[in-house]
Amino acid sequence: MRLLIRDVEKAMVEKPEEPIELAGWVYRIRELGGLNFVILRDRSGLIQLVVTEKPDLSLESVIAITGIPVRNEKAPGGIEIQVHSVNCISKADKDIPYRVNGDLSRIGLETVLDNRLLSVRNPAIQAIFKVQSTIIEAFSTYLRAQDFTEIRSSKLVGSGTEGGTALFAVEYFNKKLYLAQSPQFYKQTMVACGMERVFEVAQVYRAEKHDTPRHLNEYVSLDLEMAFIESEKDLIELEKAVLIHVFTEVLRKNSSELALHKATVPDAAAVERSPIISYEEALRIAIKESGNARLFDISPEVERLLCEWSMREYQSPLVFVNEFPRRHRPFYTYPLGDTLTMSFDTLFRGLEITSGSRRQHDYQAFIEALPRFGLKPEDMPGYLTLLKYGCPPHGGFAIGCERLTQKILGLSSVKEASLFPRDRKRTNP
Ligand code: AMO
Repeated sequence: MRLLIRDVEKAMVEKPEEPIELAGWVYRIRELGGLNFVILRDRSGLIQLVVTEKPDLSLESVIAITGIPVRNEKAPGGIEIQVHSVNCISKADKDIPYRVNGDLSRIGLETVLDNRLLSVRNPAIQAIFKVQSTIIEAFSTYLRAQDFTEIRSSKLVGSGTEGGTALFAVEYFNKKLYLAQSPQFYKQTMVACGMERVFEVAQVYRAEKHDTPRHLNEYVSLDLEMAFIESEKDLIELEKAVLIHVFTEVLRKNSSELALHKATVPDAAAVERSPIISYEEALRIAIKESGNARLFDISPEVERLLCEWSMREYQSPLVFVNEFPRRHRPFYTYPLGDTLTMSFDTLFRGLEITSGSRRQHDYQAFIEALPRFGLKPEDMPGYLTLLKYGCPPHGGFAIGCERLTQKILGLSSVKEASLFPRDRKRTNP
């Protein structure tokens, strides 16, 4: 029966000298002192095979082998297999256009993304998506345990909710629809409908024209919404607990993937220590940190400065910035006084990973505020219905899944954390 590479050592201890079967991909082939070394790769790791006869193998071919595992300090991982038989199940073309086992620090991002169907074979690249899978699972598991219900809302919508960012239009029979920027309206609707606590993990679409290391035109949004909150501070407490669970699970399940990226996750105490500062205070701190008095917004540079400040003053890589001015937040945000809002952003290792807020749940106040955003009640029949028939105070937030993955692993671009990224130029594979 086929064993996984990670279970070879256990098998050696339990049944010494017994042959085992492995199957996987040929990662590397080397000839040394008359011996042939093949590095085999499966989903659980790499192992060295020692083959006496020169194998007729090409890199990335899929093979099955039988052999005896033995200890060898010089072998990667300290174990190698003395191979008895090799069966080539699927021979890879020798003319492979991408070096799967190449040094990633010397292969540019564009080459990695252009050759995605081959580059994901590299263990360090595959590790990104194993970590991402854990992030999504931990986010969902934690919320389910807090009595949240998972929803799936339509990605074809009649209008946007986030303002500021453009929408992709879709021809829908004889109508024009748009790809959803966020499940904002639907998650609020489900709360108003009495579900009280909902979450959704799904793709969202932003027709943003900029091409930067922090933007994708399609990304996975980890969304939640809950009823009966008093302010954004309740949401910040919930996000801290969610992040602690995510970091704990990544550490528990993905220690080898973290090691491949020389990455660490913050411990619970560091998350607990993270400061909450108002938007105004954030700008003051950034101005003081940089000596530049001309900082007027939470720009990428300010995000970096604030995280450095938090690391130094609180030994935490996270900062929560709340009380954003009304002009910076969407129409659905709950006001704080006349000019501020009950809203927040989460910054992690120099990058915004989350936005959230309490929402306006009062029908009359919602209508009265619309002109501030250049909107009319007729533009928003859905929102009016949502608020008209009994809607509790509520709020929520959304974490950018790729941005969180990027920052956990220390990747230089968010695109590395998307399997098949869509940006202005990239629509393939
Ligand atoms: P916002 O538009 O700030 O808020 O998005 C929430 C989070 O999503 C991530 N994000 C992106 N990631 C990659 N590429 C992009 N182009 C991109 N744009 C946003 C970021 C960001 O913090 N409806 C609100 C959330 C809410 O209030 O519940 C919203 O979508 O990590």
